[in-house]
Amino acid sequence: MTETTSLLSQYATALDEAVTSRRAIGQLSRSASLTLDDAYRVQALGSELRAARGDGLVGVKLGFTSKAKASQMGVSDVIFGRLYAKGEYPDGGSVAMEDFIHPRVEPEVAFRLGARFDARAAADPEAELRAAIDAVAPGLEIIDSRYANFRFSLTDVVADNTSAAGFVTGAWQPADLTAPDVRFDDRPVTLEIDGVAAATGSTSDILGDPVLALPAIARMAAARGVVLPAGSVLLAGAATAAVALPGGVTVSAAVQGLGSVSVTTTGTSTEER
Ligand code: 0L1
Ligand code: MG
Repeated sequence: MTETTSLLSQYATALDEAVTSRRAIGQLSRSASLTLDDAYRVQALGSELRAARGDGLVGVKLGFTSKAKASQMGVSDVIFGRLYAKGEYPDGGSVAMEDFIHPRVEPEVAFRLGARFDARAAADPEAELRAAIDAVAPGLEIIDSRYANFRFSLTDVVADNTSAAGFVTGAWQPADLTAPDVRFDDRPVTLEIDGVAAATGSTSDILGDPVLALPAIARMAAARGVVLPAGSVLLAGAATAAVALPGGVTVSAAVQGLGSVSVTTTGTSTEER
């Protein structure tokens, strides 16, 4: 059953308060039976709350892009979330852990949009999205579930903007995805904390090839009516399992052929205190 807009607004407000207070809440699914469409509506209502305080959309991301994570969650499709300006950190910069509840970090591949993309206005959204991409980079995503103990159902995590909390991109390399046979698969990926490997994987762990994130993003942006400005960042998915991110460390991700990206963390998150 679909929940009423007023109830969905209450859920969006509760999740947004968890973001701003850095205090986890209980799972919505314990007391509500949200459909997946309801959950995406909660996510969109959260986006309106962000916009009202000047935190605009700067990109989108996919989650559950590895076979292991998808089967652990019992899902057959990826999930889609929004990236906001206040969550963007510069490569080599610092990230205050006070802004998070119980952050984790994952190494990603990022694409950049050279032109605005409106999937609903596109005759062929997938082809137009590929044509709009102008660059690729290694990325770090900080995820931070707004639910206690990082526990959630599929609809919980979608309503919670797929745990998106921050991201960093490394140096952009020009990319032409309209060229035939462009591939980013089979590249080793390493996530390091203070120079020590915390996780290793391959870009093939992202849907087989990170470029396969693009049809999914085109489809989901069309379904949700998300219009992406030029310069938007598209996070294709994680190449390893997420790793807990403490304060006082330097975390870096290296993707063979794309280079590396890093940030240094300061302070302590809510649950590290
Ligand atoms: O970006 C991701 O892969 C995370 C998706 C949401 C699930 C989680 O918080 O682990
Ligand atoms: Mg991710």
